Amino acid sequence: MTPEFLTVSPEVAEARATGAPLVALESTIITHGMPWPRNLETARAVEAAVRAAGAVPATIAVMEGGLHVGLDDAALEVLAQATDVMKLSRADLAVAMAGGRTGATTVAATMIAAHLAGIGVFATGGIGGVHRGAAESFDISADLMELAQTPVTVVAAGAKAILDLPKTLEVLETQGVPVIAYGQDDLPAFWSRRSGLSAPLRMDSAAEIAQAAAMRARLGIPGGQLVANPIPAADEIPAERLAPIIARAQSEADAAGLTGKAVTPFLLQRIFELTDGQSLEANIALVLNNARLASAIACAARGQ
Ligand code: PSU
Ligand code: MN
Repeated sequence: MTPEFLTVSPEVAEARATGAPLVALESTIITHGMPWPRNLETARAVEAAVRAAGAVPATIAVMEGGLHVGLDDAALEVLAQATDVMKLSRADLAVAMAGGRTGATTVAATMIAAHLAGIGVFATGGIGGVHRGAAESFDISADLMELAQTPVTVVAAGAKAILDLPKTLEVLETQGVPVIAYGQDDLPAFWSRRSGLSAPLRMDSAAEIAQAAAMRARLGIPGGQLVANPIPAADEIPAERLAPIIARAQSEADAAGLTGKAVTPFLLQRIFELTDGQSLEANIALVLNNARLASAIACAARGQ
């Protein structure tokens, strides 16, 4: 049943055998999203949060050409310390594997691997989307098109606020991706609870979200769902405070001529510096919060 190129950890294999709820986790957030050593602490804490919520975590990465679903602590540490690891999206996954490379999976590549392993729920921080200035740069994350075609429910704190959120919503609508705000009407904006934009859809329970995924599959509609889970109030950074910081980071990225995969890691790192580390604390809090909701959805799906 498992393709030969997929290496499933013993814990994940057992969960699959017994039908225990599984939650996929990505690895780009470890290698390109957070600085050492908080990245490793966070990767461990997110796995612990999933276990505490009654599900089994499956962190996904390519290690020396092998597509791993479920990483042991040594592999997490290798990724967290590495400085030359590839950032793998849909376009890169097969090339990295064929070349025996080590790479971290983005939301798009993690969805592909999760689906291959039979995992339907995935927790991350914030998905990629349409970048500011996209009318000129054409920079639109492959995460959006992946959501349209791969049947995984992705729990994020909205799209990252460094993006053009109205355009990101428009692309998701065009692609037929349900954007479901959890427990509020407003679309969350990653580090902030509110974006000022209404989310297209709203749900208030994990069970309903699991039911919607099952119904989409029964209807034969390809693709997943984006669940936009607001950061806890105690951890948020108000959008007004972040706005000038994001604008400054973006203009520095433009001035440096950054393109492609380099843009998002640069912006996250500059915002970390310009907020004296506060953005990282918020990022960690929202990822943990997403891991808890994803676990609840995975548990609800199992019971249905
Ligand atoms: N969530 C975070 N930090 C991150 C990411 C998500 O809190 O760094 C990563 C995800 O892997 C996502 C990627 O797929 O950022 C988006 O990259 P790009 O904009 O280049 O598509
Ligand atoms: Mn991009």
